[in-house]
Amino acid sequence: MTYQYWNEQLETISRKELEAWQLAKLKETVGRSLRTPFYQKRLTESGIKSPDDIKSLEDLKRIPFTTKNDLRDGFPYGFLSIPRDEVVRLHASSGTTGTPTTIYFSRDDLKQWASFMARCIYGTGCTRADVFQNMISYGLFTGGLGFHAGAEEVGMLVIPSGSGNTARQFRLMQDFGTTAVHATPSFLLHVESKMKEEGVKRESLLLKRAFAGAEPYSEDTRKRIEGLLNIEVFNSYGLSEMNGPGVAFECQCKNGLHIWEDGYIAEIIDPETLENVTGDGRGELVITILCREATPILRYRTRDLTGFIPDNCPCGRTHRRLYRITGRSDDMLIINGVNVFPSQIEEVIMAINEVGNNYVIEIEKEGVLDRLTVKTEIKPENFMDDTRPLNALKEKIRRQIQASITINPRVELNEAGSLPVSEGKAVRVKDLRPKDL
Ligand code: DLL
Repeated sequence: MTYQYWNEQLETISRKELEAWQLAKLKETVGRSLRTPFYQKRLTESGIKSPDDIKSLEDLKRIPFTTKNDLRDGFPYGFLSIPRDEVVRLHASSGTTGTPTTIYFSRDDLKQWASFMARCIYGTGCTRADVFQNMISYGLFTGGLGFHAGAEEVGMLVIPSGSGNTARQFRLMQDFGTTAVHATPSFLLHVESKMKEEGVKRESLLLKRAFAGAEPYSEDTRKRIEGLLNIEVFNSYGLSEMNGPGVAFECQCKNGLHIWEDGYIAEIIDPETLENVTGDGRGELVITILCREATPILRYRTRDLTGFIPDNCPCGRTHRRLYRITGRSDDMLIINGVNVFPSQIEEVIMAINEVGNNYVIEIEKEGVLDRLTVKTEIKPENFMDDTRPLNALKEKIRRQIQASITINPRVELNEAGSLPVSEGKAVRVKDLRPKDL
């Protein structure tokens, strides 16, 4: 196979040169961090007062971890390291409570992100001859605009279709001869089942490749999508705090995700002891971003569980590969690609006066999509035979949950005392989706 590189020099850089690059960028990043209110305090407390205190990559370990809660506490501008009028965009994702975590970008940051995305897309074999349909949400979520910019950088014809509306997606694919798509793996499965339902013939489409990510999926699911749609599926990993997509991506070998080490320093830690895991041990991924000036983030605990694949990739890239993400070390749920913390749902329902003390959150597979059901108890004085007020209450709970997490849940009201009470720690989340990771 012949492999194509977007930036051959950087993608095949020697380990030694890469480490020298990382050290220089880390020093720069620490310098910038010291200009943010958050790190000014955090770093000086750890004895790091200037970039010169970082003498080797080993010194990274002197820097404390940053968590999602830190980002939340720093809302809105605690992590900003450039003047406000040099910021040209922000993206945000859900936090464990109502406060979102917000990331700011300078004009250069957007350029760098687009070039990492172009590297990912081009590395799968796409070229400017491709027609790319971006079937994922645009907006505060990074998946839409992130891929959009990268595909334009490659020079592909980009169709910013956004997610949903399969009938329109098929029309666009047929009208413009789409060859590559981006979606969550669950949406790709949904597209396939709708294809059958709507009588769309595979022969009428020119599809060759799909980029799938933003949520965990197994190798079996990849093979299933590839077989059903007769395309190649490439795993794409990223998170809003680290720009979004474009952090790690599969190349044409499809054997793990190259994490772009000229833009990110990756570590694996034991989530219990917080010690670094060496070799090919599994643990939680911790990332320091080197390719963004507006919002530097050092040693960010992603909560994603993975590890480094030990051998070299036949494609010739020297950037290490990550195993497929197998889970998380916190309770964040990913429902149809949307990140949800159980605490966000709790916050909404507990603020509703009629709701009792016990509740259960259930997630199941309905066809190929995820289905969220929130079961609540209601206070005895609000329970009655007349169904009209109860239906109104149900609708109020549904609307408020949707407003908070963007997902439309099914709501079930139960009489006080009827939901199971656990003797120890309450088990409030039942994830009934098949686990085949
Ligand atoms: O999901 C960014 C993204 C967009 C990645 C499009 C890929 C494609 P967040 O909404 O902040 O950002 O969610 C990040 O999603 O910490 C993982 O838990 C999970 N995740 C993302 N990609 C994968 C993947 C975007 N390929 C969180 N496999 C991360 C497993 C993934 N989990």
